[in-house]
Amino acid sequence: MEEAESETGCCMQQSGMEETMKNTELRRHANDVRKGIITAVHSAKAGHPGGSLSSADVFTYLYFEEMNIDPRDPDKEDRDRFVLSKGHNAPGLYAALAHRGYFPVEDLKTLRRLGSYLQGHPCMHIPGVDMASGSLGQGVSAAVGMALGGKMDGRSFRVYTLLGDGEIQEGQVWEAAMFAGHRKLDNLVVIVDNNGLQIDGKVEDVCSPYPIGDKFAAFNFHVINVADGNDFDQLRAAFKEAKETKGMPTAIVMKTVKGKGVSYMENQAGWHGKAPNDQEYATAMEELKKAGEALCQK
Ligand SMILES: Cc1ncc(C[n+]2csc(CCOP(=O)(O)OP(=O)(O)O)c2C)c(N)n1
Ligand SMILES: [Mg+2]
Repeated sequence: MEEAESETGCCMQQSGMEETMKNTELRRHANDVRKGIITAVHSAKAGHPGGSLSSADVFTYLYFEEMNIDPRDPDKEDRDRFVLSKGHNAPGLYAALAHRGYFPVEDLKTLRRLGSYLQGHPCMHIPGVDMASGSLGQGVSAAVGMALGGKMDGRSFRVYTLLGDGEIQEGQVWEAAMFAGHRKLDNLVVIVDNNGLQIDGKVEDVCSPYPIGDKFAAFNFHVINVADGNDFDQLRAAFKEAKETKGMPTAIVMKTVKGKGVSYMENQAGWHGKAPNDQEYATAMEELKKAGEALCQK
């Protein structure tokens, strides 16, 4: 047994239980990402916490385990690409990038400030951001183009893109899906954050996209349904299966909880695009602090 300092600042025992240790470490990072989201949105007095929190675990998984990336060399040629098609969840992406070392965590407090490089939706001058996004439906087309370009150039990088379940009501998503399936882009993974809510209510009430997986399958995608997209074992299994899939793109449709990790935000459409006030900020940070302490005891 040897002691190791985790990046999140608490000590843990290394044992033979590698996978459990990995998950605990990932959960600590995800908890830090959630703190970053709340801090950024509170500081900006604007932004989108709900979907950022539902995706905090997949952001963490992608940047801390799945993708071939190097924060010290954000533009390296063979890096895997990530496109946040649901660009309004920039606070989640920025918090993951900051905690992964692309830029100082402290800068998250400048979200949406005049003159800050961290604006409300992703821009390509931000270290680690591969594509500007925010107009729902468009990012996935850019990701498909990147995957096609990679194939044409005989390169080995993979392309990941994250969409919202409200976003997939956009027709452009299905045009992109048709083309990706047609061109057999097995270097492409389309992830749908199925948190069940969009800006003004339940996706099934506004315009139902269900069954989501069947629609991607109709466009010749390999479909993986993840019952709990806030669970690292399930995410790991899904991304492994995606990597092993040849001759077709993969769609990972993951069920998540919007607002995950902050009790009063969970499953509440009202927290889609609203900042916590000072009192709500203090409550959220206290909850996350306790969650972090509980993980340190593991
Ligand atoms: C083309 C376009 N129309 C409308 C909007 C405004 N808008 C921002 S977020 C959002 C709802 C998205 O819901 P969902 O995709 O489910 O996101 P999540 O729940 O993951 O936050 C809308 C309508 C936009 N950004 N782009
Ligand atoms: Mg949603």
